[in-house]
Amino acid sequence: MNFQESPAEPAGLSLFLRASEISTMKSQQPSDTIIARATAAGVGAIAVVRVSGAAALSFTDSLLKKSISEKPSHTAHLRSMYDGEGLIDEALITLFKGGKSYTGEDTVEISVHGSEYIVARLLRAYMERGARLAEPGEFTQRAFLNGKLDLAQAEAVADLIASEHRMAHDLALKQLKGGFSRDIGALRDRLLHFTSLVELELDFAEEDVEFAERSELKLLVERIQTEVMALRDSFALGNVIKKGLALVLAGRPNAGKSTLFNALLNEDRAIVSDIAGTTRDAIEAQLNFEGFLLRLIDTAGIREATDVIEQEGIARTFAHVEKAGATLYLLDMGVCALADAEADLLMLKEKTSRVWVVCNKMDLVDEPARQTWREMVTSLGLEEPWFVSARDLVSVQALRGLLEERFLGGLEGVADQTVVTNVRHAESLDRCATEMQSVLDGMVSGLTGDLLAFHLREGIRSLAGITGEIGVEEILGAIFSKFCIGK
Ligand SMILES: Nc1nc2c(ncn2[C@@H]2O[C@H](COP(=O)(O)OP(=O)(O)OP(=O)(O)O)[C@@H](O)[C@H]2O)c(=O)[nH]1
Ligand SMILES: [Mg+2]
Repeated sequence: MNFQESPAEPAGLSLFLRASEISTMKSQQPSDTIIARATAAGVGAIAVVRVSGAAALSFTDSLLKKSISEKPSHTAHLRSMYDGEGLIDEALITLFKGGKSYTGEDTVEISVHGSEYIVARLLRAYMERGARLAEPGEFTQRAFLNGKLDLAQAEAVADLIASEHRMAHDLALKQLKGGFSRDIGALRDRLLHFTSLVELELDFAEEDVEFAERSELKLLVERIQTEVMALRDSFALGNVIKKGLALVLAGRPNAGKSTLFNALLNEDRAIVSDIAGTTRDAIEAQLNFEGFLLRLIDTAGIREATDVIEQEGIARTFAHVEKAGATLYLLDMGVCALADAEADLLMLKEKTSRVWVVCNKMDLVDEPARQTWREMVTSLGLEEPWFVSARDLVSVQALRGLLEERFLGGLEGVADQTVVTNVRHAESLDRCATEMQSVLDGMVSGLTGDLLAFHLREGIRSLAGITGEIGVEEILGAIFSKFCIGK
């Protein structure tokens, strides 16, 4: 067999954009100069305007008395900027030259006094010279097209800006630094290697050779499928971290759910009264902890409904319990019968795996009574109940601490592992897992090499879509349009 005859181009490589194609994309990319304010609109101490593109430096020069474009990259200069009408402002101008910038193009960042008027005049001055207002996310899109970031990293920029708590921030930062992309890249490379061997066999079909040892291929595909599915499954957790975990407050009417809801939020959101059946519809609010987010949901009290509205409210309570990450079952130790609470808990346990019991109105009962409740709850196989008085802020504060401990405990070590937080990535992983299954099934049913290669390639394609090596055009618009202008 003569290996000299092997295809000039390694099989599989054709799946990816070749360097020449990437440079075509770049040259198709408008080399025009874009501008946008990078800081939020409104009055502030300073506002930052960002200009990027071939003419960023020359446009800036034309607004100054003395040229700045010959100064070295990464230097800042305090200068007066002028348009046709006169002085716009004293500005601090930072230069990023020769591709050593966020976008990979010449970029100028201008800090001016934070007035809407100054910013508008500055934008107009650049636009009169030929700059164009940037589309949302266009700076990051250029960074991607110039190879400064891959797609997953670009998406992490959006997540980082949106992150509201430590855990979301940590995950976004890790993705931005390329941790997730590296994991995906490693999986893809392993698949690529085998695909090219299978494809090579096709070129030597008449010689009946097997470059890709089938038992090895099976092992590899199984291993990749397991890893891909573990990553995809991490999306459930990723989503909780990003969007917050739903925690439902459920219990009988008058148990004090709305009182506790308000106390935890420290605001008067839900109506509280001693009339049973006060809350009719579920109310949701965001509870921000240092490390994570809870979506707290106050619900209608569970009992035999007295009218259709209440009946619908109670149905919704159960729907929330089924969907939520966890349920706090609240009970009024003063009036609730042990047997009633027990019946409720047995019913809740069927609907959700995470029920924690909060025994409320601690101020109304003594220690022996509490002990009775403790015994009933633990006898059902549930964790020890928490005792609070929803009317007493000190007690609510303690409960907040306990909640934080319990949730953070469950999230420990998460920031060190790779967690998928993006629905597009989860879908791509799902597709990859399906293709791997087709390869495995195909090996059992004796699928021909070219069909195996087809499924392998499709699997690679879905992984490559995550970091953006292929199929770029369709996904680009969808991703970058979600950015704010100036990013
Ligand atoms: N003594 C005492 N009373 C409380 C405590 N917490 C709540 N209450 C009172 O219990 C009554 C019912 O409180 P809510 O918060 O409206 O009860 P709920 O569970 O939301 O009731 P529904 O919306 O009808 O299901 C109100 O009068 C509260 O002031 C507590 O810790 N101790
Ligand atoms: Mg209520």
